Amino acid sequence: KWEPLARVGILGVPFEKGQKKYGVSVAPAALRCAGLVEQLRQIEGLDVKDFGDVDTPKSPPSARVDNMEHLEQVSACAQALSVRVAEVLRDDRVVITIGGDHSIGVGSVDGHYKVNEDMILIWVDAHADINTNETSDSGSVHGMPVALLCRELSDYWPYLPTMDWQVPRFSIKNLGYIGLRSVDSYERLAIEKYNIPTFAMEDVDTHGIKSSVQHVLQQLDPRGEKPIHVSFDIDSLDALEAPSTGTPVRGGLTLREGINMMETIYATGRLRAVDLVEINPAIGTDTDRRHTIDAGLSILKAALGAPRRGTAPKGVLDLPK
Ligand code: B3U
Ligand code: MN
Ligand code: MN
Repeated sequence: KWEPLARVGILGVPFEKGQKKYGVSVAPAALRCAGLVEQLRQIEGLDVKDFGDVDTPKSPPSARVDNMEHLEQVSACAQALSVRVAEVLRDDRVVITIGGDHSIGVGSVDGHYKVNEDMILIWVDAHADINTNETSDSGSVHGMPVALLCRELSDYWPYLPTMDWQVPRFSIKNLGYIGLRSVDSYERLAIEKYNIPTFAMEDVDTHGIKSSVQHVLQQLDPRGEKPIHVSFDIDSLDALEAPSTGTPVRGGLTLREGINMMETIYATGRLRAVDLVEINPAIGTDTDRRHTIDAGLSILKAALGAPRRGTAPKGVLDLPK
């Protein structure tokens, strides 16, 4: 019943207030400059539409929440993004959301959930991003999006001014993790308490990337009938493969594992949303920046069915003499 959608829509989200470093907000421009749209258009049969950048609206100042930096900006951006993501999905397109820091996951998942309540979410990250303002050491909201999204965690939050638009209805039972290797202690507690299917790096070592992904999919959706959202933090890749990011962690996924993972998910025919976040072109050397952006592009191409083996030119039956 499920087949890959041959239509894709791109949204850029130049937003960086969910963390402390300058530069993540230029990633959408950097990826477009590097040929994002053109490269996706080379995938045979793929209809690619760039919907441009989401407004990151100015937000009225509101009551502060303890240990939660820039909440009103994060909220305003996520709200705008949620609306745009739902529009792209309703246009029958796979939605590619280019961040921005990972706090934008609140908006992209919210928008997807509003269109498809049975969606499952694969969070690919070195970090679990499931802190609340009480458990976070940093106060940065990019470490909290998962906890904001899950209805089972809503009682762990105080009232959050400006966040009334976002009713956390997504169930933690529909969440899985891949690539974790830097998890805070209360995050670990949450993962254990709710039994979240988690393939941390040592599990990927044990099982290999393809069966790790298949295990997560099998646990979340044994019958294979639910649309998939992948929220891909570039820091899930090893720091040597994707150095231009705010909180790089060694010992991560190779680019080949990342590509294999995306090919595996693409092959289900059910992938409907991909976030690509935390690329920071202002960090590192020119080579670092190029490697990181190329890695991100390769991940997206794999998610959209680009064959690594190459394709034969259409209509040509023989090699030139
Ligand atoms: N868990 C830490 C660190 C972190 C989360 N996400 C990133 N870093 N990129 C935190 O701030 O919550
Ligand atoms: Mn993240
Ligand atoms: Mn991360």
